[in-house]
Amino acid sequence: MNDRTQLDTLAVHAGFKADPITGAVNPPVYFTSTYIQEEPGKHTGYEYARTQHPTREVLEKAVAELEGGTDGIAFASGCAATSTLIQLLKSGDHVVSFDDVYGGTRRIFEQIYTSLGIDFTFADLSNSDNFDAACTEKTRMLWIETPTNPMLKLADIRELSKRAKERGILVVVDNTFLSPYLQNPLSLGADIVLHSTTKYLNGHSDSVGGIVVTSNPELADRLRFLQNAIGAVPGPMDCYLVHRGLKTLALRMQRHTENAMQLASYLEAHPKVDTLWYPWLESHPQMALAREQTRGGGGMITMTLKGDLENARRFLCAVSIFALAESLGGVESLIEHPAIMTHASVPAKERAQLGISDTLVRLSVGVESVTDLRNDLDQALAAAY
Ligand code: P1T
Repeated sequence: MNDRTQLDTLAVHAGFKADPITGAVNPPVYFTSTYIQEEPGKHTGYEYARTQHPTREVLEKAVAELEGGTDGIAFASGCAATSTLIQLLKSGDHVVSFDDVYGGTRRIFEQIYTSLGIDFTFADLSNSDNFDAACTEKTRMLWIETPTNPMLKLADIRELSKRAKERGILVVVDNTFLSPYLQNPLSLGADIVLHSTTKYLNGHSDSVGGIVVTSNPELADRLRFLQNAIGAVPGPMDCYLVHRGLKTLALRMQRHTENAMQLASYLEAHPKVDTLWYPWLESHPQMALAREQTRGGGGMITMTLKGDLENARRFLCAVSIFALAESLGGVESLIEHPAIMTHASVPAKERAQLGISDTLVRLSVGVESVTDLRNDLDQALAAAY
């Protein structure tokens, strides 16, 4: 596993040294859709920008290095990466997925691939035994998101990977919530790690993208084939922005984590907060696993408020530094209502089972002054009752 010291340096330098022609310390953004060929089939290794793109390669190499993998394959969004990964499967295959995943991920599984003949079982993978119970002889993929969105449940990546490997099942881990700075699933036994680069990797809420990393050469070849054949690729400017964002990943993740830890402790003791989830707090049922598997709790906090939907609504409308918005992982603090916003596509019955209630609120804690953030939440909670 990369340790923090290595990651501090890698985050700044991964993927690119200096431009060999000019010495520029930042990668050129190649705005081109195609490349000239000397004669048919005689080219520089670059034929067409969906197939190979030098700015995209810089990003792919950088994230692969940060995750401790050999190959990175970038996509136009986290959802495009998810969808392309499911294309590794065929009709009749079965996937076991964590039940509490990003609403858009569940929508891809249930509303797109189910009708194409792929079966999904959603299980509470915070208990690894539920994975065994959900497996069939057709299970080909295990889909883990840890910590989960929005309930911040954890899956034991090492244990589940071991069990999956015994059955020949491919393990995918969506590492969006922690970033490679705080968790490296490949080193714990996963085959593929996925990120919505829209979030912490980019970190500035100014681009949408996705990426997957693996160290398995056959999987990498197949994923490169799918990247080109399906074509859900990111543009050069987005690749540049994410790569630029990576340089401050270590600094940002440290600050997100410090701020979130302090706010979580403060909010947990607040009389208007009912239940709060933050993986590195004593109150989290999986704190021991969190401290073993990750290098920090990250910037996400989930909580239920006392009262009803109307109190939650008033609270969300009263914040002023926190922005009421979907997404997460940017330098600015965001807050949202999963049942109405990010997880609206999850059917109400399943939302209720998962605990995504009307008073559930999710915070993406930014890098602002923690005192200002705390005061903002304090005044908004006061305004809500
Ligand atoms: O938005 P996109 O880049 O397509 O990424 C999808 C995605 C994948 N995985 C996780 C864990 C995610 O949280 C997301 C996107 N999530 C939000 C937009 C959100 O507000 O939760």
